[in-house]
Amino acid sequence: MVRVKMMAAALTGLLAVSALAGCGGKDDAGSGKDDGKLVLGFSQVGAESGWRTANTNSIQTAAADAGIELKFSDAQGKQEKQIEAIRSFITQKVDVIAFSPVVTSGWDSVLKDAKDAGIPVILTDRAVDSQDKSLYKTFLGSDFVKEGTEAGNWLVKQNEGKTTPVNVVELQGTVGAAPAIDRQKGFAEAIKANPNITVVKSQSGNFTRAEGKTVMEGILQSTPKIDVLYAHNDDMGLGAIEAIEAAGKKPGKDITIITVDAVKDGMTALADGKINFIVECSPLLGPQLMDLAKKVHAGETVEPRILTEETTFTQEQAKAALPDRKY
Ligand code: GYE
Repeated sequence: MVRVKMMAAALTGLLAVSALAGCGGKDDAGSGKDDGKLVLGFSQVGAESGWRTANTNSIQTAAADAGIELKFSDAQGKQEKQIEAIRSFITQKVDVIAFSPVVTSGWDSVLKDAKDAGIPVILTDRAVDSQDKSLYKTFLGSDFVKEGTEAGNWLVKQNEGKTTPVNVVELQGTVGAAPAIDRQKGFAEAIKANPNITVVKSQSGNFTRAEGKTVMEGILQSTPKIDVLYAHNDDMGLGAIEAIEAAGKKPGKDITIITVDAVKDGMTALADGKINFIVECSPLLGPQLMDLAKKVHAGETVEPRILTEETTFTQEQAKAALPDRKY
């Protein structure tokens, strides 16, 4: 009897708490919109690569799992569209804004507007070059310089003790994008001490398979001796493989191929011997992003830079990892 009474009291208490939680939300009572969910506005770069598709899936799934209302906007690779999306998030008074900036520069003004509106901003995947670090709360993503260094180190190791010339063709990502700038930088640093290893051509393939193919077609015609292809992502590498095969050469044998990302198609080409080495870049940023969104919304301080964990893959390692590869 006493027990029943206690349970009834507890229940009344619970009801009172949930009634309290029900009011005071950001929408007017009666609008029917106030379900107490955190609203996250996310501006994605586009759908240029397998990496990006996996990244979008990760963010959408993680938002649903975390009970966060996601307003997702695809900028189709255009900075103007990203700025437009962020301005619209500000007008809609979302709780938190996150975005993956297509290029590093030109964000100060819109970031200042978000700050003035009191909306915290999280950078995911790619960095901005803003000097004022108070314009965003944190930057979650990979160390792209390190990825370039890993790619270069592997090549140096392969050529240890050799002095014969090694001609490298580099397919860069989107011009002005953080991963393109940094992957070039890290690679150049790593090969610097080996004068026989030279980058004879470096051109942008905009991170897409189609451009990787056409740019490589041109390079194959204009460059007589190519020993190595270093592509800033798997997709450009895969496009280039088509061009190399069409030119009657064997990718992975006649031309050594190094890429970055390690998405399923890249890993398959690696296991098949058409790519020689891949530096991993994880697109699975969703769960960490949702955690951070909750924290900054609650006013908690978060680390200004959060790095994702990554590895590298040889052909043998790709064969072992492929069956469990989710993306
Ligand atoms: O490597 C590439 C994508 O920003 C890390 O963008 C990302 C890069 C990724 O298009 O495939």
